[in-house]
Amino acid sequence: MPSVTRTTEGKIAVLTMNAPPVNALGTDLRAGIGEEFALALNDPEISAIVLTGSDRAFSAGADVREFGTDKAVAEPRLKTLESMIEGANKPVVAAISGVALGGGLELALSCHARVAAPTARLGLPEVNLGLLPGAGGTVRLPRLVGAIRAAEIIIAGKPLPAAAAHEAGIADEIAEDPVAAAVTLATELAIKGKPTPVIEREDKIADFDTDAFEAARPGLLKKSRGALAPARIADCVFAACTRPPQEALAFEEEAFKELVTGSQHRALKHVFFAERQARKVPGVPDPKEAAEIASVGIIGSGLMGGGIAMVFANAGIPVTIIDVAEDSLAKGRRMIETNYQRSVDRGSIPQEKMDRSLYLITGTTDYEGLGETDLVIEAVFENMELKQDIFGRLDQVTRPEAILASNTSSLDIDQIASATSRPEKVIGAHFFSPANVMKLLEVVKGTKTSPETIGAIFAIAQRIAKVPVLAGNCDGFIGNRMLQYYTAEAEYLLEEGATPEQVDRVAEGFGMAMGPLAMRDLSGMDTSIRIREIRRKTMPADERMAEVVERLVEAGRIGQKSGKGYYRYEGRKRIPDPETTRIIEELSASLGIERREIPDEEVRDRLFMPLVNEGAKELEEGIALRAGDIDTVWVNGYGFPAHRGGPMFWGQEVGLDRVAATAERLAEKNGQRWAPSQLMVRLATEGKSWDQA
Ligand code: 3H9
Repeated sequence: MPSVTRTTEGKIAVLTMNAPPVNALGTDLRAGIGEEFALALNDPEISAIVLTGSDRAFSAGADVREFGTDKAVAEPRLKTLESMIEGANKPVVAAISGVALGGGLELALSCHARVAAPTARLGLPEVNLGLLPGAGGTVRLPRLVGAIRAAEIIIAGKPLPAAAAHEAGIADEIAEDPVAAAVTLATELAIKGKPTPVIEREDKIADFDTDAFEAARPGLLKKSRGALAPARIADCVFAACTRPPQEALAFEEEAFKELVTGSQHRALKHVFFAERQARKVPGVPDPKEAAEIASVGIIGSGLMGGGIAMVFANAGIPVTIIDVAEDSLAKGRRMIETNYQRSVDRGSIPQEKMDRSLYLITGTTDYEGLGETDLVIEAVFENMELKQDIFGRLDQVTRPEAILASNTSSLDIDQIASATSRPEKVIGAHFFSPANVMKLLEVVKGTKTSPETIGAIFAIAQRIAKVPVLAGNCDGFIGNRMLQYYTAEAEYLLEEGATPEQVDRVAEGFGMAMGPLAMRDLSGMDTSIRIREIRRKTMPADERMAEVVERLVEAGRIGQKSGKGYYRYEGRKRIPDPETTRIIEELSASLGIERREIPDEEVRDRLFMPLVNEGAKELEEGIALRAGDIDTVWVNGYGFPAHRGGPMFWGQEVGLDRVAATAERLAEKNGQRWAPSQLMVRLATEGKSWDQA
């Protein structure tokens, strides 16, 4: 089938892009658009043109796979097509169903009008790939919505639903049948004449205020966390409002070239494709063939259980929550209501959505209430006996086909499954807190978990908009197993001479959402003391656990909830505290450690390289299937900066030989558990990447 097909409705040519699955604008599709437009423009029987795509996508933008190859710049380039459309002597109307993203929306912005289906989503998400709109998006969007709003939309990189795009002035009309409505509009425009092309419109930027824009800039860049694209987007929007359009387009093109050849784009492109690859598990049935999950039970109405219930209800799936007592259920329900109410107050969901979701969530203390559910997720606290007891009961009350999942973050799935008569239907479904916000779902496969059970969880993950990653069954699975090394090293650094401010500054400067010590303060240190005691007893003989946490807790510094931990707190504001320094210095002295200035680079390497090393061991053991899966876990569940590609990608960028050398040094200091992974050493010696393992 040709990449663009043409039909005619009276004197209107309807050109349909046809490059499944999402009409990415690769060379073939661009060539097809160029050819069909030329024919339609030269055809005297045609008075106007409608450009459309499939139900799923008008277009998802430039073909990301082409970046860095000659194909990306082969004519006709996107900008060539846009000039042709914008300068056409016949009106062109875009009819948008599904998504119009990036270059796809840029193409639509060069049309003379845009009609969108009510379910369409329009946006310029290039920032998520470390890029900016490079085909006129930063120049045209401000001309429709104003400078600051345009910068906000492009920097957020979040597509707008059709109604919001219409309200903002990006879509001219909303119609159930956008092609039919676009044909009608194109017919009218053919008679009335074309509206002024977007690029020539001045009204929204005529009163552009340089000072106001500069004053807004820090707010616009607040969430950048070291990403380069947002600041360049702001520069381009500024140029769009202060320079003639052709100059602004050239400025944008240069900025795009700079980003598309940079390391952040390489990292983010890796993250994009790794997330998609993580969904594909060899030997597991296609999600489309998986048994449908129409109702869900949740055991436990605490923070986690409540969050998970919201996730399913948001996707329109009825949820039954079980807890031991009516008052626990009532408390859980209040928490869910408060969460929804906050979203309504913030304007992120409409009241009807809250009402609909709450209607789908019911609670009971009676396990018999789970008789008809297809999936039950246990979300009680981490205690094997309790979990086994629950799974035994679930085995009795649920249908034999029902899947039984545990939200455990570290316990043995096989041991949990052994309490049932259906271990093939038992699986780990590890959500991250807050479950209704965090995108990651670690799916843990027990020895007997069947491929069909895994497939069903991967299928439901897509429906509830989570990013699933398959993990093997071991202590801490993929993410928490690695995390131990990161937090342990943060503490060793303190004993040796670093301050909490330095450790967190380096981690946050690296791009972590929050430094490891501030994170500890947030979660509270009192709860971890008991677990640390157990770990201390079971630790290998050549290891010593740092003692900073114990000393702080002894001094009543358990974290934010007590107003002090590593830091002192005024509200949520953390303030360095000399008392912490004194406690740490005393500890170093008691251990006979001579404190020294530790360079920031050493802090960075010692925090992040052990993650790479442990990730490599997980690959060796088959706990993770691919390095990209580990990156997906860390970017979506642990606040690892996406623009660094995840720990494994980053490790490869800095050099696996360097990571191995750091692991060698840390093993001497901390114990053999820290020794370099053999797989990593082999790859480093052979100069190979993870993909060539
Ligand atoms: C850009 O436009 C630059 C311009 O400003 C300037 C140029 C000069 N390219 O996600 P899915 C693949 S930058 C290539 O599973 P969904 C994807 O890999 C671009 N491939 O489905 C997958 O392949 P596979 C700006 C792409 O329904 C398949 O399509 N645009 C592209 O969950 C299905 O995708 C963006 O950043 C692409 N652009 O979500 C949009 N897009 O089957 C990026 C998708 O082999 N895309 N594929 O695994 C998305 O956000 C989502 O894919 C989308 C569909 C919402 C479209």
